[in-house]
Amino acid sequence: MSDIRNNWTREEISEIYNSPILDLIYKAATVHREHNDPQEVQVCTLLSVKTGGCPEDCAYCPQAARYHTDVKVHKLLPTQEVLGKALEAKEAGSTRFCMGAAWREVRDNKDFDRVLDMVKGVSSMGMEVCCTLGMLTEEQAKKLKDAGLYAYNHNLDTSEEHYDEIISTRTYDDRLDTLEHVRNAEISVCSGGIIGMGEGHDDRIGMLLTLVNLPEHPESVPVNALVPVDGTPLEDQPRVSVWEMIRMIATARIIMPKAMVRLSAGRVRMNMEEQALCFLAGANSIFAGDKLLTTPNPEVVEDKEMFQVLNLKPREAYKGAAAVKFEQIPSPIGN
Ligand code: SAM
Ligand code: DTB
Ligand code: SF4
Repeated sequence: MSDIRNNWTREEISEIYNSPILDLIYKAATVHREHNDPQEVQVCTLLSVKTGGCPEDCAYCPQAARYHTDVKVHKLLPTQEVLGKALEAKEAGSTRFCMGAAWREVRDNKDFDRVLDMVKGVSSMGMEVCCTLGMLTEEQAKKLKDAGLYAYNHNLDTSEEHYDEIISTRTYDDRLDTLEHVRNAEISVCSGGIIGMGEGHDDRIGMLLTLVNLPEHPESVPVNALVPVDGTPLEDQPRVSVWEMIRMIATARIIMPKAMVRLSAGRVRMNMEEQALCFLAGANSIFAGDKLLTTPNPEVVEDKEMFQVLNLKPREAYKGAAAVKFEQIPSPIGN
């Protein structure tokens, strides 16, 4: 049985990452089977609750105010509308609902109070509630926890070395501080990154090294392929090959055996066979629903078919020790 370790060296990760692709997949599939049910895949739904107009300069992001993209700016959605979408997501088979806001950071204002209400509402539906709202303090994290927040997504995005090429308006340490605040509030940590932003293999390895050597591994690690959006500085980045996604997923699986490794943005450009290789290599979570935050994602019916063909079953929602039985949740996916 492979150990859970927080003292990985760059050389060790590099050796895994650079191993021949079929050996890498085999090793990752083996580790995955030692620690997880390989048929189980977590189904999460994203909703952008506040869209666009963001003051940050993340080079990949269509929601940054300074780039001219087709994203329509929208203030914080009404709570009832968000709860309606959460219910739709639950009925479509999702057990985690993640609300995203195009904010630099959480502010202690009325909008945050409304997000806390949204968290309470979604949590009471028996779904795992996740938010991604930018930077936050430990006090704000605790308020979210008290409202019923299960997980918080805050990505490292890339390596510390490549970071300055991508974002100048906040630092890598700011990101690590936010992750610490989330951890201290006993909220499940969701943190990963994006490939295809012009980074080198060493940057991908460096990002994994930072994630794996956090005091505790993140419970979820999203691996996104860049969605190049017209108007952003990264609009012309070439598409990453599926083998690079697999390499990243497999390495994450081997070094973080128990984490949920999420095959995140980029699925819309992958066929079922390519996604199957990602699941074989240890991916065990996806975003479902025809939209990510602002860009397209595969249709629910396509995913339902994929779950049937690949014999995948949606993972149950957990709330601490109290498991919510998936059978209680009507689901068109995989059932
Ligand atoms: N504003 C908050 C923040 O930056 O933390 C939350 C929302 S932000 C859109 C969440 C994450 O989405 C980013 O950290 C990034 O990893 C991912 N993301 C944004 N645009 C993307 C794109 N075009 N392709 C792939 N991933 C993207
Ligand atoms: C993550 O790692 N990927 C999601 C979620 N966390 C918030 C976001 C992907 C966004 C892709 C571009 C868009 O749809 O705007
Ligand atoms: Fe703003 Fe988040 Fe987009 Fe960066 S990733 S521009 S912080 S919405």
